[in-house]
Amino acid sequence: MNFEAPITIALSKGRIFKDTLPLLEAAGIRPLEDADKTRKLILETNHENVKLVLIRATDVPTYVQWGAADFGVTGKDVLMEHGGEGLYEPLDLQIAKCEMWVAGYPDADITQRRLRVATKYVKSAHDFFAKRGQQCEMIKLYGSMELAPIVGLADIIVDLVESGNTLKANGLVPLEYMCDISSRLVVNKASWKMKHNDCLGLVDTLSQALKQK
Ligand code: PRT
Ligand code: MG
Repeated sequence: MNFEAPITIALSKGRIFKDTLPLLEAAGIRPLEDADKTRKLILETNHENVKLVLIRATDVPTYVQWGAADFGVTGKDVLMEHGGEGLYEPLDLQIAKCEMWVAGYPDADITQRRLRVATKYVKSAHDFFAKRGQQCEMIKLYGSMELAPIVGLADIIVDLVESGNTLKANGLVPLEYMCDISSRLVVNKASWKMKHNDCLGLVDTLSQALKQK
């Protein structure tokens, strides 16, 4: 397809970039450099009008919300924490899939009052426990959540689980399933209006590519 307006797509390095690449390829978009081998933050593509910006996974919704990028690819986990203000979520790309779980020691009592929960996902965890009328103390962490129960920082954690190996390696188990996670295509609301043909074209092409997967 042809892009008439300049389009910027925000991606994070690592699994999201790796899994988004074939979808972009199917839409005829190819970066001119390998994201994992460059320190550049902006990648040109074979389309003069299409650029990729490489940012931290948790920053993707923020860039798209403020229109610094027209599109972004981001995990549902990140979107739930962000709240989704200023953006539409037109496609579930079915990539970087995992699940969100409550986890801890096998004998952890997750019904106890004043449960202490360590997580990067404070909003999701709060909503989950609030729905069943349980008050929790949230301890915000930015990574290595598995350590928290071991050192007595928290009773349980809320984290993403893929194979379960990380929990297992640290003597923890999944205790309660919360939700499925996959990466979503998000688009800035103003871009969607102002660059409608290009935006719609990209969403349609990606959606066709997904059906053929
Ligand atoms: O790493 P960085 O701090 O820069 O950011 P990030 O961790 O947010 O980025 P990245 O690239 O690691 O993850 C991007 C997105 O991938 C997340 O937002 C999720 O939507 C998705 N995803 C899919 C995952 C996983 N699978 C996953 N397994 N994100 C993280 N993990 C971690 C998990 O947190 C845990 O530590 O892997 C570990 C569990 O894996 P298993 O296989 O041992 O169960
Ligand atoms: Mg990571």
